[in-house]
Amino acid sequence: MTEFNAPPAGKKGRRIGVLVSRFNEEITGKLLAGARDALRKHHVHDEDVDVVWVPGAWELPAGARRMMSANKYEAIIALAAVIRGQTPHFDYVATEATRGLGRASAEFDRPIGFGVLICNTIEQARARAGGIQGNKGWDAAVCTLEMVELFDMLDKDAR
Ligand code: INI
Repeated sequence: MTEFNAPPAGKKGRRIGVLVSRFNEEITGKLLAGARDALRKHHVHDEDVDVVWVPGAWELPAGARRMMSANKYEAIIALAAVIRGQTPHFDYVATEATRGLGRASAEFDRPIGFGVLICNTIEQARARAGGIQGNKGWDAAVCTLEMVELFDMLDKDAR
């Protein structure tokens, strides 16, 4: 039996795209800070990271597809905060962002970290963007690096 269990080691020279939504920037700015911190701590150099801003979570899938098409990034980390309002708008934005990112990852066969908060209140979002529940931007970055390492391991084993 072979077990593949990749550490989210990170590596110099990894090129990572961070896609971040401007909507609810109070929250997404903190998710971005967490993601950048995690990348640095895992040996990904600042000059190998591009940060791309989009207007809102709805635009994440289109942004991710364009970034993947450029063939420049080994992975993308998507960051946004979808917070429930008074209308069903929230549900459509959250559902399509989630589904679109999943599809983009499958079609381009590359990891997309899901650092998209979907919360009922701004307090819940604050708690998860550097508050008592941690920073989901950091978590998404670490998971993305783990998947990049894992893909490398599996590719090497298949050769
Ligand atoms: N975008 C978000 O990122 N979070 C939200 O909570 C949100 N809500 O609830 O409206 C939101 N809407 C904007 C949307 O993502 C698009 O940018 C907009 O509809 C223009 O296409």
